[in-house]
Amino acid sequence: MSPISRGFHRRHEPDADPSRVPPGQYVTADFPVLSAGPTPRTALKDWTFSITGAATPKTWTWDEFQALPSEKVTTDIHCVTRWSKLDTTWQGVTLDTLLGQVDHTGTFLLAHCDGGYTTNLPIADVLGGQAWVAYNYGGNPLAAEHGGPARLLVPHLYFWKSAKWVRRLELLDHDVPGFWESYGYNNYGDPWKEQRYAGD
Ligand SMILES: Nc1nc2c(c(=O)[nH]1)N[C@H]1C(S)=C(S)[C@@H](COP(=O)(O)O)O[C@H]1N2
Ligand SMILES: [Mo]
Repeated sequence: MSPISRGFHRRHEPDADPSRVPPGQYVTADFPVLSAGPTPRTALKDWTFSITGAATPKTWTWDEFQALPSEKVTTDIHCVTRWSKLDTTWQGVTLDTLLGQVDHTGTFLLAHCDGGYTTNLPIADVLGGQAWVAYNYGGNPLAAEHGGPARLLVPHLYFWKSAKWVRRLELLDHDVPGFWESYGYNNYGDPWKEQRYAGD
């Protein structure tokens, strides 16, 4: 037998500050990949980002999007499959900035992604510096399997709300469940209240 056992096991980080770990979660140093389908790959020259459902819809090219003011963010992320990752570092554009460039009266949004994934969010949860469209992770361009060229980052909710390969935010005056929300995940997804599944 090999003297070195490279078992498949979760890398627990027992020293993590427990006040930063929501109930039922464990802290991992890894960055697992969770995708409901294959990784789409859109060339930057073909990539656009749009907001629809506004009185004044708006579309940015990749270069226009890069020219928007961006922020560096350090935050903890929490996946409903029970891993949490602390102090992840991102760069992206706040949804305050993006929604500030359209006239709208929306109260909910549905995020649309390459590959067809969707997720829904109340507008109140994406304003006030709570949500970004992030294109850098750990100081590098966001890897395709983690949602590059750009993904939503909504770290105060379970990570399925952080739509990878996001291309369009559809503003709505009513709530429309997204992909996982239609398959039994909680509609809102607060990790601190363990809102994993419908009815939690
Ligand atoms: N477009 C798209 N976004 C997605 C998903 C997906 O399948 N497709 N999975 C979600 C889920 S369930 C989680 S936990 C996170 C995983 O992000 P990661 O693969 O970067 O860890 O992405 C979310 N965003
Ligand atoms: Mo997830």
